[in-house]
Order: sequence, then C-alpha cells, then structure tokens
Amino acid sequence: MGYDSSNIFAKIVRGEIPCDKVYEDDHVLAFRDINPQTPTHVLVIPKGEYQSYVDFSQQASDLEILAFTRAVGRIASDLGLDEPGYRIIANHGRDARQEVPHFHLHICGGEDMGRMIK
Ligand code: D5M
Repeated sequence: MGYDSSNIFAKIVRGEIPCDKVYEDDHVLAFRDINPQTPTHVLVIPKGEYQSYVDFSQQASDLEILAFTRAVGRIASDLGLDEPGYRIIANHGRDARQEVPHFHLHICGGEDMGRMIK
C-alpha cells in the first residue's frame, strides 16, 4: 500500500491545518501532540512522504535522514529534556497502534515513565 497523502500529518505539512509547532526546517517539522501522554510530548516528522520508519530509512535521501536525525536530538535538548531524560518512540503498523500513516517519532518526557513503553 502506498503513501496516502490525505493523512492528517500530510495536511499539517502542507499548512492545511494548524499545529503547535516547536521546530521547522527544510526537511523536518515538530509539533506538540494533540493528546499528550506525558507532560512534554512532541512529534517529529520528515516533510517528505514516508508512511513508516522502514520507508523513511530506505527511501529518504541522505540529507533528509541526516537533517531528521540531528533535529530530533536538538529538539529534545531545546525542550530541556536532556536531564532527567526522555523517550523516543516510533509506532509501526497495527500491533504498535500506529494511527497516522506518516512516519513520526514521539519525544516523551517531563516525568518518570518507568521501565515500560507507555
Ligand atoms: O500516534 C499519532 C499521534 O498523533 C497521536 O498521539 C495523536 C497525534 N495527533 C493526531 N492528530 C494530531 C494533530 N492534528 N496534531 C497533533 N497531534 C496529533 P501514532 O504513533 O500514529 O499512534
């Protein structure tokens, strides 16, 4: 199944619906999750059309991957999460309950999350 450009994050990238933006560059957009699971909960997405982690990691250009990877750590630092720490999560597919079919990382922090993934 190919990428469905009608998904909500594609609409956010195109500026068709608003988001609570925390970071943007040519390749990357980050915004606060509408349904936060932790006190700080930010989603980081590539602007390119990739449904999943594997699509992104296999199909994106080196520049996109580098920009995305560097942005994630910088955003977490800028959110003040380096200490006492944070969790990065990518949900892939049905068993992981991926809701939005545009690749995204969750940056979660601001409380002790315990050992288990939330
Ligand atoms: O998680 C998808 C996440 O996307 C989920 O935590 C809600 C969030 N979401 C859905 N719509 C929006 C909008 N419009 N703004 C911000 N956040 C949103 P998943 O990993 O796919 O299960």
